[in-house]
Amino acid sequence: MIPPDHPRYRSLVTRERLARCAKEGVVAMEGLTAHGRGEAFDYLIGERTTESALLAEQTAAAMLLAATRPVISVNGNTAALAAQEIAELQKACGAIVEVNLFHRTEARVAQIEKILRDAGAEVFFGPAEQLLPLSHDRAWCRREGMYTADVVLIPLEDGDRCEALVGMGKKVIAIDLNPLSRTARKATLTVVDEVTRALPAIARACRDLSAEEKSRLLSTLDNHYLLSEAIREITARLSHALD
Ligand code: PTJ
Repeated sequence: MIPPDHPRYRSLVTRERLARCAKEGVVAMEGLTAHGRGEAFDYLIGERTTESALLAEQTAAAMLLAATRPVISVNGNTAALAAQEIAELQKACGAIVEVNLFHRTEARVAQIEKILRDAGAEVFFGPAEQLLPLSHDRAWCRREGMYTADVVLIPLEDGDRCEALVGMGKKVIAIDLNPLSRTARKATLTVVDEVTRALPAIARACRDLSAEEKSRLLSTLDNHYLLSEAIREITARLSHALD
């Protein structure tokens, strides 16, 4: 039992949840190392939503609302950490929610779809086909879902799939705490923030942005600037870390 007054209580509870979900098969074993990498970057960022991340979150909201077929792609880590936040974002932006896995089995897909449904999301289902130009199991998706999406939100993804989706002409929004990752650099827009902070911030912006703000955000989107800012914010923080 983790004592609630432990200074790292939230982090420890999250780890415990991920470990449990890994034992149940929802989270891939590899997902635990992915989480550790994320935690390390969150330390460097200061475990907060930075100014550049907020701007990226508002831009993500504008992109999702402007899309004709937006899709939120969910993997094991995202379902374990943020099923409810996915459901809330779906309500705010009307996107399709579709499960897409690297370590894919039909049993894992069904488990993750159930977690999302239990959290209140409407999950897109039906027979998947190998439609994405990838040599591994992430190629499997639904023709009427991700395959025909114009905007895809990919929390905690790898670079290959991000690149493949961009190559198909889609606008890709990544949520990734590592501003140096291939995913972060290949995406149309990268939100450098922790997924449980990022998703509610995007949902909030979906509800609050005016038409004028949305079009300004869309016309000024510059991912290189956002990533440079994320790195600058980390560097500035590190230079005062021991003050
Ligand atoms: O469930 P599956 O089978 O689809 O597998 C999912 C994993 C996580 C194994 C797969 O997507 C993977 O290998 O991801 P990567 O390539 O390790 O990338 C994950 C990225 O997400 C890394 O750059 C991490 O820094 C980042 N990350 C990890 N946890 C979080 C995060 N970003 C935001 N919020 C987090 N909580």
